[in-house]
Amino acid sequence: MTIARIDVTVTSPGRNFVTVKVTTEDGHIGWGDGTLNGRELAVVSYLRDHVAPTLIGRDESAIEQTWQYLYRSPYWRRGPVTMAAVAAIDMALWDIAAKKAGEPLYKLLGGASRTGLLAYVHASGTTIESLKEAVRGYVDQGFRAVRIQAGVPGLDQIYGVHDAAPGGKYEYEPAGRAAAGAAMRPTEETWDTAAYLRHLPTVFAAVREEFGPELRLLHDGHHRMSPIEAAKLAKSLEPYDPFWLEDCTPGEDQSVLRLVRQHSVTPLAIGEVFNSVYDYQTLITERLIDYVRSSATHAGGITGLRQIMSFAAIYGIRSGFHGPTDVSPVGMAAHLHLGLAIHNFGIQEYMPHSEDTLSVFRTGYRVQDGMLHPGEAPGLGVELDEEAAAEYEYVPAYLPVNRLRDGSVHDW
Ligand code: GCO
Ligand code: MG
Repeated sequence: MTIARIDVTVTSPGRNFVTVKVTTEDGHIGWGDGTLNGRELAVVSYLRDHVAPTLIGRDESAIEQTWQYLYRSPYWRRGPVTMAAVAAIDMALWDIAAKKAGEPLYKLLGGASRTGLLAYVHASGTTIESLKEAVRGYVDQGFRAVRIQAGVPGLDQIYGVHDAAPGGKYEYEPAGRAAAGAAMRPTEETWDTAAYLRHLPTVFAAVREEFGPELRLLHDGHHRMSPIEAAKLAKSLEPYDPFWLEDCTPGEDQSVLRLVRQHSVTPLAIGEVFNSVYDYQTLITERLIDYVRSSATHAGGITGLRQIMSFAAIYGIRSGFHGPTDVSPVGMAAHLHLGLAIHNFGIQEYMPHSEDTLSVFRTGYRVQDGMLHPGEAPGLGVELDEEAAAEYEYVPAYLPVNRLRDGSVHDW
């Protein structure tokens, strides 16, 4: 059979999602996620204008060949826009293959290597007290691993740090949205690394003391540190036994992780902005990281992410796939199937999607006692309700800008 149609949908149930629908001649449908936070329409154009017309009439079961065709043939390889577009098609083809087999996708990827996937959730607070409350809420729900982010005295607003809303509902979206019809400009935040480096060990100390040794504690440095600052932080967190320190430095320069490694045994995770196995070459072969943070959505889909994980497996490096709310439920399902199947799974980030998002994407995956499972529905197990999706038009939304106190633009 062959591919008959490819449709690209942008829907915005609380935040923007780019979803691909591949329909085969015999009426099978597959879904894929190509959401690139803040640059969604670039992926839409790439898919609609440059990818979809070249795939009509091709054999939908030739997944590896289609991946190589989309990766190699345009000449311009890699990059987040290209790889998100490749990802969306790849996921949809895997979804179709598993639906045709009548099996949940993980069975086509080698079958289950485990009974469930350890999840970590996001807790944050503008104060240590409110952070502890957020952590308590998750522990009470049965979660065993929590990412902790806290306000820093003297800084007004930090990306990823929010208090729970009254009533305890804890939810945030990592992008600001424009008011209806208005032009959109990213919000601005002010950053001070020295203040952060002084404060964060006290946050870890307080949370560790309150919750004891077993709770896994993670932290995201969000690329804000220089190599020597990252080394200092990694070293200063050691007494509190962090599960990982994520994105301690900007991702482009892999060699700086050598310096961090020389000074600390804090496990390191990196890669949410990476999009191909080559971005990991130095990091994996020199064992400079412990966890791969890429998402299927930004790294060429299940085929691309599986390549990375096969390479990582040889070096004993495990997965920690990116799972924020800007990866759609379709992308999330891809992580759950792949994570269940591969031997070198580590942990899965889990930021629950909003009720609006889940009214548009019908999901079959489940979470229980802090463990995730993709479910047993054939395929990825997520379906887009196209009528519901049409109710939510695209809204311009951007991630914030980070500046130092002197106004210069900083990494984040
Ligand atoms: C994480 C992240 C996200 C990203 C977001 C960007 O670890 O989950 O860093 O919150 O910032 O996905 O779009
Ligand atoms: Mg991150």
